[in-house]
Amino acid sequence: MEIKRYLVTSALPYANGPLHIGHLTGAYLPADIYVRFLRLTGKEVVWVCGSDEHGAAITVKARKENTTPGAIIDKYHEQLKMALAGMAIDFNIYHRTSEPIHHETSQDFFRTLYEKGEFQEIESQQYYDESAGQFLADRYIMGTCPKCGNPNAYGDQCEKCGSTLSPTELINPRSTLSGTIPVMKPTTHWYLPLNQHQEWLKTWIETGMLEGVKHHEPETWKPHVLGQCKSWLDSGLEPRSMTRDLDWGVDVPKEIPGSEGKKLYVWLDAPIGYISATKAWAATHHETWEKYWKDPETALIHFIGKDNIVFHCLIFPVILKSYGGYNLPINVPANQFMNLEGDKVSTSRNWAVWIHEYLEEWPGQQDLLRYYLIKTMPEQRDSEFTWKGFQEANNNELVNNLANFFNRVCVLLHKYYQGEIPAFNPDKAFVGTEEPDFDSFHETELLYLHDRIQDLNQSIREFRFRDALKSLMDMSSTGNSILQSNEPWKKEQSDPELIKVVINYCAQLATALSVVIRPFMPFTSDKMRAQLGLSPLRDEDELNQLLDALSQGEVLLPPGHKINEASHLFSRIEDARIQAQLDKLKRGAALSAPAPAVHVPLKETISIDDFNKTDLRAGTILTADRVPKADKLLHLTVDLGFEKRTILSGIAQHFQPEVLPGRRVVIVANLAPRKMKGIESNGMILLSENGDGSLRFVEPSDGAENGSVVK
Ligand code: B3M
Ligand code: ZN
Repeated sequence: MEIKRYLVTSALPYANGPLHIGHLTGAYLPADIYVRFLRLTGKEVVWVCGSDEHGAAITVKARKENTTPGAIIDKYHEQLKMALAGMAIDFNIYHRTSEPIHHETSQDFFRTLYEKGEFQEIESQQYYDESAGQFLADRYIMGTCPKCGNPNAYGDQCEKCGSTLSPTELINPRSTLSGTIPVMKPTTHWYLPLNQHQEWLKTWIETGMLEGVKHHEPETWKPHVLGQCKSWLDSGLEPRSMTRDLDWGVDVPKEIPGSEGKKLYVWLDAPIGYISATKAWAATHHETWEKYWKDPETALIHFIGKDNIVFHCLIFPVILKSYGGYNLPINVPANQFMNLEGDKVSTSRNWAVWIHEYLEEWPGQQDLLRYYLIKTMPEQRDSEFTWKGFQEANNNELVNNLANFFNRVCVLLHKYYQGEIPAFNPDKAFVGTEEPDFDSFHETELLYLHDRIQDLNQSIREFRFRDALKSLMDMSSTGNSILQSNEPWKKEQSDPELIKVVINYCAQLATALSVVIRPFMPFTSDKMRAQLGLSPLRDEDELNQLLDALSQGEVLLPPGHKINEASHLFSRIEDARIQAQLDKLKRGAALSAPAPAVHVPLKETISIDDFNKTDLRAGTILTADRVPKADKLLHLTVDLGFEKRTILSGIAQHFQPEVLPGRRVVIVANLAPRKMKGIESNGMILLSENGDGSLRFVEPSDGAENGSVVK
């Protein structure tokens, strides 16, 4: 299928906090490069984004700040919008999911899928917070991650190891609303039977074939994206609930029986936000939104971070296809994560470089941050931001290479030719580009530029933005070495014809750079063009015009063209400024760190003989039941290998009995028997107690046999 136009999306950031470098380099900067490139090549493209204003991310934050969800989204929507605009992230529209058009569009999706019989209605037992009177899904519930042991995993995801979770998988679950231990209660929801879509999804992802037609080229997808999709598909998709028992979000349409108190799952409405944003854009631009979503000649591309892959590559495509008539993405070039100074970027630990702060502290230096983030973009694997690296990128690359070349060209033009491109002899040989031999200025040297730009373009088309940036800087290095080899400052007097051709060529190179740099560093492009006496680019096919000229051996700046005053594009950053940023980062993190737990004083010293009287054994919980009329006690049976023990333990307010069978424990096995509520307890389970009063089992490591002695 021929591509006529593009609809590009960037993940909708949650309006629950400010924007940081991880967001920027994940979903916004790469899309900005790609879209600016498409616009420069005259392509029809619409790029949409907006704030994601639903889900527990918002309501949990509102509770924390002691305010309403409405106040939270208004505050952060503005902040996000300003920060993105400040970095010249140039969407066609930055919308928001609280807009009526979004609620209508999402409800239309829900209603249509419901009427088409695409949902299954399922009743299940879910965690419920009795004190808050609310079911606990997603971020309303926390506990220990069963995969990595992180004690603060959410009900939908562990942010430490990236696993997707469901609340019932959490160990020691607790409500994030009240901190209490939730109970189980039945509730009914509408599920999307992803399992029924498994087959076509697999074919579509792996071969690009959709209903017998080639839809996309899987070879052009990033290996880590395909890998994640395949691993989901291989472990088998399961029905996924598309509604929640909440009071914040898009209502399940009223006419649907049982809709009372139910909202759409945030991951159902959020991607539909791309469609409502397109509708809102079209309404104010005399356009029809349908052609961007339904015409097969429109290419849909989602820019996201890796934690959103399953939603964009599997779940949203199922929603679109179940509705019918919509395009599916031809690529989802997700990025991995960017770390910061050796640790994960974290909003809660305040370990981040915040964009609104950067804009204040480094005014006019947006392109420097853009440059460093593109250079270290986590395209295939996680990457790392360091302030030292930021400084080096500026001093060694932007100042010494790019700004130096550009400034030398402008200064030399003023010094020798009164700021005017000199007439020159194109047959005059000079030490030119790295091409093997110099044939002629027009055919070899201009063509060299053409070919380098084509390489760069190819990298952008393939979402290899780091490579593209490298090509750009290589072109600038070439310019510097041409100046270095021909030494105008020495030879202008002795061989003026040589220096005319050299400076002329470098001026062409500088002009080409002012165009191809635009997707990466738009402010610098404008500055370069102003100094060269050229108008700013208008995104109307200028890149193709440039390539045409070069391929025909035409100069970009003709003799006689006058340039403007020269000034420096970038300036050096001293160590002290970098140290100040590092200090600030550490100070900020220390301030937001939780207060240390209360120190419990030690008991008096005992002898080894005292300790040896205690017989500790490893075991496994077999059964766990509540004890009637005892709200603290659980009745456990523990397998000690050589026997099964009955133990009563006062942990009922800390653990749900359902999740205990199979847990490994250490018990005091020679404790005198004790009768409680008519049951004899024979031993005691070892637990550690945290500062907040929460309990953790003391667990024998893997391989410790039941009944083995702990000493
Ligand atoms: N609001 C952002 C996140 O997961 C989430 C993206 C929605 S994209 C439709 O960080
Ligand atoms: Zn984990």
